[in-house]
Amino acid sequence: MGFVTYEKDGYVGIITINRPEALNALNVQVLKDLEAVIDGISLNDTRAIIVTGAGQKSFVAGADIGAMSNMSVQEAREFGTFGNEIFLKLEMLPIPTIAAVNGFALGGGNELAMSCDIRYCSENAVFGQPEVGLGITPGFGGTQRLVRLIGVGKAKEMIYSAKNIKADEAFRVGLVNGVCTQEELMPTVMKLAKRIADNAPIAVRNCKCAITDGFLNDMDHAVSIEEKYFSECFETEDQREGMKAFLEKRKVEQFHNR
Ligand code: CO8
Repeated sequence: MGFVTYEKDGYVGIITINRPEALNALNVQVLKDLEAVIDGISLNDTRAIIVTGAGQKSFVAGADIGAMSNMSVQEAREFGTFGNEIFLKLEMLPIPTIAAVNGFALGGGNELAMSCDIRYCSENAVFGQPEVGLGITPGFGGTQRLVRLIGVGKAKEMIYSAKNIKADEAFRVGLVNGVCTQEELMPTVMKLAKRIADNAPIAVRNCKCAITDGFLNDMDHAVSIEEKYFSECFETEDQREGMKAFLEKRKVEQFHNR
């Protein structure tokens, strides 16, 4: 795939935005390549996904400013819709996703990271929504996901001021779950991804669906969504084996995704 590579390490898929000459900025082709990779991911052999950027300087430095500079209102709308569709697809993918933020995560880059379930970053990472300094608003979900992740007040300050924050501040406000050296970043997220992949895959996927669907609903409806995903686990071999192993005081050798 041209601007997006996809590799597998066991049950873990690694998506890399690969346009380092433009700090992995997102143009239409990058988004199309990302969509093609997401569409190709199989629940049969993938249990966790890592999303990162090529190189050691940038995760994604935003949407491509050159490509956007002459857009009409209609073209901008279409570009925003396209990006939103793909980021939603990533967010709704039932497999857990971890962003390994290896540098700049600005504008669309921060929005891509926020479309993942979990974020870890390197010490050199920089996060921000610089759009108002370019005369636009965030357009790939930033006004919505940042609020949900770090709260209304902090999100409004970041978005209105266009002020970037460094890794330690991103950790303090809860935008990332942890900060590592550049060298430690991929081993750290890979260890987490493999730990996730060791668990019963259908149960993990149902957890993601329950959290994602439930979050959009009031508590009454949200707990009924959980009931559905919880009870569905009882038709799986992995539930029977997981509980049998506990009762027999042994470890599950391997879950079978059935
Ligand atoms: N778009 C296009 N090219 C970029 C981008 C970008 N977002 N970011 C970096 N590049 C390019 C540079 O133009 C440069 O190319 P060249 O070598 O050909 O001149 C190359 O990458 C290297 O960049 P710099 O020389 O600028 O590297 P520095 O280390 O000096 O600076 C920065 C790094 C601070 C990251 C700087 O490049 C920068 O500020 N980039 C722009 C960051 C930004 O403002 N991002 C937000 C963009 S807007 C957005 O994402 C909106 C998303 C929703 C869109 C919805 C539309 C409808």
